[in-house]
Amino acid sequence: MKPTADQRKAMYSQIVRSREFDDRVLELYFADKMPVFDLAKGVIPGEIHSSHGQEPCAAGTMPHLSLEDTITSNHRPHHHAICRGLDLNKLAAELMGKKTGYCAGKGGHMHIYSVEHKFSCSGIIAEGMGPAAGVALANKMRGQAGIAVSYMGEAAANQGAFHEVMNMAGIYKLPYICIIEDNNWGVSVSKKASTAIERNSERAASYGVYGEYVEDNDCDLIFEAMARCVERARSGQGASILEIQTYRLKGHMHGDQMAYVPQEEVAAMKDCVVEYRNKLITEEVLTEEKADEIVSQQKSEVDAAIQFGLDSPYPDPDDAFQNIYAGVSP
Ligand SMILES: Cc1ncc(C[n+]2csc(CCOP(=O)(O)OP(=O)(O)O)c2C)c(N)n1
Ligand SMILES: [Mg+2]
Repeated sequence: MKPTADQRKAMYSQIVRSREFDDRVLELYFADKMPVFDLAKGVIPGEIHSSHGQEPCAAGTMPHLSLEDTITSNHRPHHHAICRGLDLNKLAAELMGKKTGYCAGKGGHMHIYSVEHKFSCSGIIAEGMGPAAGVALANKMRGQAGIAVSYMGEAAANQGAFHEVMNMAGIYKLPYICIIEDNNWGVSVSKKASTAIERNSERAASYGVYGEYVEDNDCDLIFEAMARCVERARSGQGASILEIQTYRLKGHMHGDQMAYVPQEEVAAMKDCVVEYRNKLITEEVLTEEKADEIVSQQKSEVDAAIQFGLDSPYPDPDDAFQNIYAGVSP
């Protein structure tokens, strides 16, 4: 199933939106952390793992998911959250620890949670697999529609949870998709040094599930591969591992200069936003003017969201006692 022209324009808008958001966050991140770098200080406290380069993994897969479906993400969640349609204002505010954020400022960038979007994420790698597969099992047992998808990096496939969850997903033929964004690095450890086989999608054979590898960081190819995995999940054919070759254009987190990445590897990385723009213009899906219009529209929405975050209040001290237990007010 190939994406239509409108779907391709929408995917371009999404990768631009995500990139603009991450660029603004990067700009702001170092404000007030100097002269001596202090992680806890500044407008955006804590670590930030940006999605620079990995945007197509979310933009190409999300169009197949509805609000009935459940999504879990990882420590690098901005592209997932944005392509899922989460509110940019509440997202920006959460990164800044503000009261108006998705978790009232308590979560920060690795803990964004939206019931409305059935979206959550976690700083513990591979953590999202269990809850997603659990939702898939519940939906299946209740005869309800809705599949579950977890997004993670290639290094997370070496976490024990991967084996346990994929085995059960295979046994129960769960409507579940594990998306592996292979950027070749787990912090500063290359995949070669941590993973015995070349392709994580080949592990699917060990669990009796479907595996597919997308060789290029391209929205269209990812869209087509995800269509096959989703069709299987929705029609009772069971789980999939969808492995996507992507790139991490920045360091593991802001402040990491990537000194450990070989120069040839850095030189070979293409910028997926530029590539997709050129492709759509060459194939006459977009004109230069229309592409520029999309960029300025997204830029202004991102600027407004960042301003919303900056203008929002910090939580009150008493808020520390709110939302600790579900459904219980102090
Ligand atoms: C269970 C667990 N072990 C270790 C860490 C520390 N850690 C945070 S991110 C990361 C590497 C993640 O690499 P990958 O899964 O490939 O995702 P990427 O950062 O490349 O997107 C590690 C080891 C963690 N958060 N959770
Ligand atoms: Mg990785």
